[in-house]
Amino acid sequence: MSDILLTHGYFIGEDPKEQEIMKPYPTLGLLYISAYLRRAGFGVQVFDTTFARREELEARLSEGRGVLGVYTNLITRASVVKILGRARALGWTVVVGGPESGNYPDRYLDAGAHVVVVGEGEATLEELLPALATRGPHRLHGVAGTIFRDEDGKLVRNAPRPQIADLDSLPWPDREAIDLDRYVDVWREHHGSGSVNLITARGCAYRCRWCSHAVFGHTHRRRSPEDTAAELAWIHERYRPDQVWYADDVFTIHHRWLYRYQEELKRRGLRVPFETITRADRMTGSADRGEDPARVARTLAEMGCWRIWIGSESGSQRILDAMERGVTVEEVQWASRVLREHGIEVGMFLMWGYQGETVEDIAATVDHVKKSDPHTFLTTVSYPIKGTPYFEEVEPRLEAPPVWEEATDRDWVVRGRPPREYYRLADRWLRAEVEAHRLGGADPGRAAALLAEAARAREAMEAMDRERSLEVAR
Ligand code: B12
Ligand code: SF4
Repeated sequence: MSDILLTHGYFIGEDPKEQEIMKPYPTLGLLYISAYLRRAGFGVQVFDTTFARREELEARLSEGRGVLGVYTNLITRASVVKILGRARALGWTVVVGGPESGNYPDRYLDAGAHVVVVGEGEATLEELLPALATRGPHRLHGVAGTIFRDEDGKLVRNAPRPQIADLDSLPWPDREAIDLDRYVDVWREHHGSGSVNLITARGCAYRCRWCSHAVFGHTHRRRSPEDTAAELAWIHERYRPDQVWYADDVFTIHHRWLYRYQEELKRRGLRVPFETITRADRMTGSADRGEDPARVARTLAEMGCWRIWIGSESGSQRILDAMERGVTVEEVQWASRVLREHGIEVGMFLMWGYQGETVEDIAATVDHVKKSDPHTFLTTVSYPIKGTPYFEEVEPRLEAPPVWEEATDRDWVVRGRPPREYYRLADRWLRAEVEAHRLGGADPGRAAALLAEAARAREAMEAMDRERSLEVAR
């Protein structure tokens, strides 16, 4: 008999897109919670849905009842809602947490949850589980970090819970609670190398307007280099991955930490290839300390970094400033070049459709990608995540998706913004022009065809803009 069964709503079998990509990672948050609660003496089970079928989870839920904890995020809402309804009908007491449910507490409570946990889950669950056992789900007044309905159905929002100050005090994620070898094998089977994820810090102090800070606020807390290196050594020993992924928000945010971490890895004779994400402005060594600007890139290369993803977002400084991104186009171009020089592949995230973006800004982005010359780039169309400044800014123009339970925050319609087709054209334009640029004179016939395709896409977008401005005038 366990005190809590933890799960999430992500089933790879229901995600045809990911079945093509096949780069799954487990949800670290649940594994952190599992390790923490076990250490505190609770009985914990984890049902990892990633490789399971929905019926298998249903069968597990039918076996008994108790407290079920479900991780929520933007993408899994519809799946989680189904799980909540089923669990509630089977008599489970249901607790939800993660980055999404705190943005929609009433909705999640209506969908079947008894309690919504906001922020970090470890200490809140430690207090909540005994409170649920003695007081039931409607008298949780005073349990910091929770939202619930009292016996009259009134929404009660308890005070937020202070964040965990010392991340080293946490046990490492309970990877043994799930079949992590299966993740490593899937990676190896599809990509020739197995990968495991870990984090070195929690939270990001930057304030990009579209980014969700629902869990960690604007704090930034780091683990010690020693504790992180010890975890890496254990992962390396236990799972033998070919690489790891540091799933931090901004891996190179703290340079002195990075250098100390490198020293610690050297001391242990540990060099595990890795991939991670960062911001371009945090790639430059500190000029005030008289440091070589390329020191960060060199350190990463020495540590085994083979690819770094940079949130570049736009090639238009006007748009970057509107996002309050705090990065310049030149910084991104510089970082891309220096990383390349150090043998590190550059991946670039780009975002279309931010407030006020015009065809000229898109042209600036195309130009920027050519200049930066990343090895790979991914585009998304911006979407307002509830709780972000961007959401508040566009709220007067938002149309809610008709059925909340089946939608995600990606389905909000921002009135006045061009349709999806417009951004498909932007993708075509970008890809064709960048490919032509990469040919570098090697195949003039192909380059001319690509440039013609890019020009057609741009013209189609301009025609759509003209059409839309006529509609506004009418
Ligand atoms: C790594 C990562 C990914 C990875 C891998 C995900 C994985 N399986 O690990 C990839 C690249 C695949 C990814 C994709 C996406 N991601 Co992502 N991702 C992250 C990132 C950077 C780290 C996640 C992590 O490991 N965190 C560390 C753990 C410890 O934190 P945690 O998960 O939040 O868990 C704590 C609490 O939430 C809580 N908790 C968690 N579960 C539960 C359960 C219960 C019952 C309770 C009580 C509490 C609780 O307690 C935990 C411990 O304190 C986060 C940002 C961040 N720093 O968290 C974004 C983030 C989660 N991603 C986000 C988004 C938007 C996406 C995408 C939708 C992007 C896209 N456009 O496609 C996709 C969705 C993919 C999917 N299938 O779910 C948003 C989510 C916003 C939202 N409202 O849901 C975040 C918050 C980024 C942001 N700042 O905007 N992501
Ligand atoms: S987008 Fe990245 S840098 Fe900006 S606030 Fe979010 S996590 Fe921080």
